[in-house]
Order: sequence, then C-alpha cells, then structure tokens
Amino acid sequence: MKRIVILGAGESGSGAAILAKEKGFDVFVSDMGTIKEPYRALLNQHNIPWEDGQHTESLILNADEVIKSPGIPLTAPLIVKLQQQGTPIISEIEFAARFTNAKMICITGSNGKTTTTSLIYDILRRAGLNVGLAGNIGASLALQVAHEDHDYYVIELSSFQLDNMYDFRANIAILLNITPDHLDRYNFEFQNYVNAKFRITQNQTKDDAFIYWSGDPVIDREIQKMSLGATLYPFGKEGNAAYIRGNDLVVEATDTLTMPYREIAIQGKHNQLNSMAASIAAQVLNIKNEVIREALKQFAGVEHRLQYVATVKGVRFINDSKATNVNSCWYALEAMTTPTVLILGGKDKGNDYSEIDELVKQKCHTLVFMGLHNEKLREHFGSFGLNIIDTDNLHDAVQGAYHAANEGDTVLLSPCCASFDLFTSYEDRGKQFMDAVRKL
Ligand code: UMA
Ligand code: ADP
Repeated sequence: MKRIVILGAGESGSGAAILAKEKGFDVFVSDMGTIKEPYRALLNQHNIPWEDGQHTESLILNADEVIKSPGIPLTAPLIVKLQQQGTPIISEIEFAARFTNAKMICITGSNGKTTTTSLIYDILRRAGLNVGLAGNIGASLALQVAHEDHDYYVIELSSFQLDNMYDFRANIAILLNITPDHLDRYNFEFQNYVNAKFRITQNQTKDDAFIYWSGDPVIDREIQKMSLGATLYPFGKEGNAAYIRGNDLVVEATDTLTMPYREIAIQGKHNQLNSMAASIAAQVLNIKNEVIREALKQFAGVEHRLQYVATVKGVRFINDSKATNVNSCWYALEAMTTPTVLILGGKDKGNDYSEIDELVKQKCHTLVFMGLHNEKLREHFGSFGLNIIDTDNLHDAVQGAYHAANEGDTVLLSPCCASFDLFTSYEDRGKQFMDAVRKL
C-alpha cells in the first residue's frame, strides 16, 4: 500500500489526511507544533495515526509521497532532506484534484484573491451551480472532495500552494497582479515568487482560460517570455476582455455586458479590476449577464478589506487589516478621499515602503506605528515631516490615531505587514481594532 505522509495538521493537512485515508492509502500525519483540538478530533475520528511536537524522520522519510502544508517553508530541514532523497512533495490542492472531475476556477495574485474568489463564488451560486469555495479560504479542497464533492470549485491559490503543484490543471486561471510579498519565503528573490505565481498556468490548454491584468508590468514582462497554452483573456485596457470606458464597466469576453461602475457595490480602483476578472470568468462559464450584473450590484465585499467600522465625532474609521503588504496599502490610500491618519506596522516581510511614499505625503498628516519592531518604519518615514506616533499595542494606536484626527478625517488601519507580532491573525487584528473603535 502506498504510504502518504502529511506534514502539518491544520486546515490543509487534516483535510488531505482524511481524503488520503478514504482513498485507501497508508496515512501518517506529523506536526511540528501542537495540533489544534478540532483537527486532532477529526484525525482520531478517522483512525488516522499522527504525532505532534516533532517530525520523527524514521516515520516520514519512508513515505512514497509527502503532502506538505503551505505554511511549512521549502527550506525546512526535513523538506530539504526529502527533496534530496527524491521523495515527491505535493500540495493538498494537487492531491485533492486527482480525485475530482470538477471544473477548477483558480485565483492567484498578490492582492485581491479573497475578494475576487468570493465574488466569483457568489456569482456561480446565484447562477444555481453546485459550487465549492476552497484553497486559501474556508474549508480545504481535500475535505470537500472527500465529503461533499461539487461540480465546480472556486479556489484561492497562494504562492505557497502553487509551489508544490505539478500536474494540476486550472480550467480557468486568474492572475490579478504581482507585487513583492512573502519574500522571506522566496530567498528574498522576487523572481522566485513570480515563478510560483505563474505555476497557475501550467498544464493549461486552449480549452482553458487564462485571465490576467494587462496593466501589470510584471505579468506583462513574464508573458512575453513564455508560451502559454490557454486562451488568453486580458483585462484592464480598452479592447481587452473587460475594461472601463468612460463611466462604464464593459465586459466582452464571450458576450457584452455594460454597466455604470458606480453600481458596483465594492468600490475603489482595485475592486474595478477584481470585478473585471470575476465577470470574465463568469462569462467564460456561460453565466447570464443579468446574473453577473445583480451579483456586482449586491456583493458586499469581505470583512477586513477596506471595511467601514464607524464614525466617531466626525472621524471615520476604516479596517483594512488584510492589507498585509505594501501594495494593498497603496490601493487603500488611493481610495481615501479625506485627510488620513494611517496606522501601519507589524511583522515586516522584507517590505520596501517607498511604493507608498507619494500617497503618504499627499494624504496623511499622521502615521501611527503599531508593532514590536518599528525601527524600519521610523527610519523610512521619519524624515517626511509628518506627525508620528510610535506604539507597541492596539489600544495606544487607536487612542493616538483618534486624538490626532480632526473632524472629517479618516483613520485607516492598513498595516502593510503581517499581524503575527501582536495578534494571532489579521482577523484578530481587525476584530480588536473594530472593538477598540466601538469603545471610543
Ligand atoms: N507545521 C509543521 N511543521 C513546520 C511548520 C508548521 O508541522 O515546519 C504545522 C503547524 O504546527 C500547524 C500546521 O503546520 O499545525 C499548519 O499548517 P499551515 O500553516 O499550512 O496552516 P493550515 O491551517 O493548513 O492553513 C493553510 C493555509 N495557511 C498558510 O498558507 C499559512 C491557509 O491560508 C489555507 O486557508 C488552508 O491551508 C487551507 O488551504 C491562510 C493563510 O494565511 C488563510 N495564507 C497565507 C496568506 O493568505 O497570506 C498564504
Ligand atoms: P488577498 O486574498 O490576495 O490577500 P484580499 O481580497 O483579501 O486579497 O485583499 C487584501 C488587501 O488588498 C485588502 O487590503 C484590499 O483592500 C487590497 N486589494 C484588494 N484587491 C486588490 C487589487 N486588485 N490590487 C491591490 N490591492 C487589492
């Protein structure tokens, strides 16, 4: 019997273990940390042997194939050892896809994945399709394939998941943009990260669609270098499969849809692009324009992404906690229409803040640093002549921002950084921010 070892028993690994067990493999799960209770219970319920607190090499190096959780870096010593001895290492998505005939609609990019994935999922559900939402969002693909397989999956793919995908084929692949992120996982080489993103196109044929933002210089440069098998649907420029003409969003991938972009519920330039990508995917799937139009009008967006929280004594508070890199903060600042107090900081992933210099100078009068290591922020923004408030906790950051703001201003939490220095996740950071604002 083929032995499959699963490394990491979070959402991804526990789902993969259950699917592997149900498909009759000899399964073993190993987690370096402590397996969280719900996942531990799931493994026990399915009689799957596991260990935590260590990776016992003698139980792992004898695997025929390893499924690696996306949070484990490729440079982890055990992964290097497995690679050296030639053991195939795949991602949970690669594994799960072997056991379903569903159509795969996959979304990647540095920013906008969750928003676009959720919007496409919403459109497909409105169209009455039997669809699952998976990947870097919600329940793992593997668990859904094991227990409630669907006809379509809308899958958000992170570069970490793409890293270990080889034979997987996306029927529709969307690449929204590529800007520096997660460089700490890519040997601080941007090209390594770019290559991971482009894996979304591998194995595509002309029957498949590749939807991408034509305004992105990195995507544009890479496409010139490659020969892509898929039918191409660029968006963003007049004449593309979707673009802005005057005050209208125009989508003409397989049909023609025109609607005033003011009617799109999620606002901001970045959301126009996300809406274009989603609408093209929907047209390629032959979904009626009326359905797409209604979804665009009603889709409320996703929490922690430019989410309005409250107005306190004339000061608007916006929670953009999911802005975990510099480019997403750029779009948030770009969407600001009032003087702004920006709260930023956290776990720096090798950030280059110069991308937001101009917008910070144009729109912000105060910067509030919120993190355990604010030195890099102080060094970068210290000479801008702005009011700077240096904090190491959320309470002080919110209080400081509130007192620095004038009536009519906006306080924007858009941190450019991961949250793991002070919070358990970006959701935790966003929730704590909203709670603190509501208590003002
Ligand atoms: N672990 C080891 N050995 C190690 C390191 C970690 O065993 O060397 C263990 C940990 O102790 C832990 C488990 O691995 O128990 C966690 O694995 P994981 O970090 O891969 O987390 P999962 O719960 O499996 O969630 C993963 C994705 N997480 C990451 O990529 C970090 C989830 O994306 C995804 O929803 C889920 O699989 C299902 O596919 C989250 C995420 O933060 C949302 N993604 C990153 C992002 O959006 O920036 C990419
Ligand atoms: P991801 O899943 O790729 O992290 P999200 O949809 O969760 O993307 O959005 C993350 C952050 O990026 C939010 O702060 C959001 O306002 C911003 N954002 C959303 N779409 C885009 C886009 N197309 N380009 C740049 N920034 C975006």
